[in-house]
Amino acid sequence: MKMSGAEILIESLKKEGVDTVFGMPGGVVLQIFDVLYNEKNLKFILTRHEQGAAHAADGYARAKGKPGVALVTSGPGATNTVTGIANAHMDSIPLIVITGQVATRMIGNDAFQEADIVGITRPCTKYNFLVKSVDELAKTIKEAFYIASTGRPGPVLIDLPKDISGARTDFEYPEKVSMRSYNPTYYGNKWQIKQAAQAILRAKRPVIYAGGGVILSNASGELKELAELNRIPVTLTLMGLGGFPGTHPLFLGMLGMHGTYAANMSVHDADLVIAIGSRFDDRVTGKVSEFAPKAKFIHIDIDPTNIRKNIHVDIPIVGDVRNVLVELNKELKTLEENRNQLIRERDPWYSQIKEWEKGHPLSYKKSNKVIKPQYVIEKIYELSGGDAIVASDVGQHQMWVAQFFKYDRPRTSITSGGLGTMGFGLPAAIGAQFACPDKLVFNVAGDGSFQMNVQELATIAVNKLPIKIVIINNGSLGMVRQWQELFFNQHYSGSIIKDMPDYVKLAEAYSIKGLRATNPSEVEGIIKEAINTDGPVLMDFIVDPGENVFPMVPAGAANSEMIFGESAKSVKDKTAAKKEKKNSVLPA
Ligand SMILES: Cc1ncc(C[n+]2csc(CCOP(=O)(O)OP(=O)(O)O)c2C)c(N)n1
Repeated sequence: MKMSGAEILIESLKKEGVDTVFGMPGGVVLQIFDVLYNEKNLKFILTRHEQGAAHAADGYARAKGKPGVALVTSGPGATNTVTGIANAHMDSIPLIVITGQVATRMIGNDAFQEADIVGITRPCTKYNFLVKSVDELAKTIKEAFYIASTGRPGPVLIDLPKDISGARTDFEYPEKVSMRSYNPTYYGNKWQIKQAAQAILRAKRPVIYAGGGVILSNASGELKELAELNRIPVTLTLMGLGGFPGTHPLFLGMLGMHGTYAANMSVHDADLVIAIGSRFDDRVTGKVSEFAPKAKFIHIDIDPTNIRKNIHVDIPIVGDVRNVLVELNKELKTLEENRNQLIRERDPWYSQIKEWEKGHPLSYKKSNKVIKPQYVIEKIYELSGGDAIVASDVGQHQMWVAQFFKYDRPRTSITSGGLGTMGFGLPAAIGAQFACPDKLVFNVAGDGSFQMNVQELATIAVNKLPIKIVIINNGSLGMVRQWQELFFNQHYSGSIIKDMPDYVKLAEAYSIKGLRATNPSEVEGIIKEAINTDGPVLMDFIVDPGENVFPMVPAGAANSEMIFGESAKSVKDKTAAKKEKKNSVLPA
């Protein structure tokens, strides 16, 4: 039977198991929206901005483990998705973005609402397609889903000209994909796995450093087995949170710039770092030359270009993290005989780690006068029983969530790790709530980040999504303010947000319940009220405006040079002194 390109698109999406598409219509995609008009098995969710659609699709993918889909018009609709695409690309999130395009004969003519979105997104997609014939459409969609979700996942864009949506052809959806030039390596090299097993058993001070790859390849069970079987402490990156239980006795906490003292010191002193699905991001390594200076490295990753990109690796293993860990665990079990003896020899290492943990636990100065942001996160964790999805935004609050919400399960921490995109959290929470309708979903935002996609309150209200929005309201772009306080002489240039809207009233304007706490005694009450409310709730927490995130590794420093509240004071004094010295040599 002959079908139009628009019909083929929707049928193909259904064949791929897509149940929800986020986006906004426009001239060149009207034929597609006309097909959606009568569609019963595919939900279209109208977001209020295309950036919101891309982030919502991204949040959906992170929570569900399936590609998220966004559908937008050409020109400004397409360019509005670019941040969302780049965000997904940095965090390796499978995303399909379908953009309308002007008719093929108009491409390159500066037609109304034309943008070269294929050119624009080439550096931030895993792959992108411009569909030039309706006969290639079904195959293109099949390939797009395949590319997005296999190997190292990522965003794929399909640019669909208006005349192709209208053209007709026979529809047959391909069963299989064969792309000669695209062959991810799924299984690790056996010899390298054997070597890794030997190194793991022989190590006296091993540590696992795992990242988002563990979650993407659904390998948290295998990671837990590896850690428990060999009693190896585990630290996670921001992207890895939930990949290993946050309450597990072997868990050291997050590492890197705002990681725990125990995690950073363990990596610093380790003789073996087992890097799993992590990419040695600069927020993790600090000064690269001093990252784990005493260690040998094993690196397991699906993407060969990640290996030795930032750091020398002794035993590289390219493959799907889950497959490799299955084989590695098998191999380690065959080396059973003297494992207990070898593990016992690591006793001094475990005692050292305990000492670090005891000496410098994550902490903050409690107060009964002013709300501490960390206290809000602790209460959310406690009152939700830890059983929630938390979509955080970007800034100090993001780090407090990472530090104080103990994620026990994968796909419950939704955050913009690589790109650090303010405005991600609210639409991502929308996507996560659609992906997991029965889950309690929080969005923790800063007062700055929240305003970047605030229009999505309408999407929440219209769809009656029971998302609990938490604004950590410190009256500033807090993370910027923190850097200015510590390293720029307290010159709060551009970081204080004055004349903020009344967030409670703003929520109410969208028919969303708004609650506010200005005193610590009110915190528990409003979180409970929000959780017990059926629909969406916005909570505005007026917190201590001067609170900072510690520990902190200053930019360019080694992870072993963390600063805490008190030592930060000396950093502050030092920058002030430096400034004075500089000023004194300036001509009058
Ligand atoms: C789109 C975007 N613009 C700018 C930045 C730089 N930036 C990083 S954190 C931050 C401040 C965030 O402020 P807020 O959302 O209020 O959170 P807080 O740090 O106060 O918790 C800024 C401006 C960014 N990450 N993303």
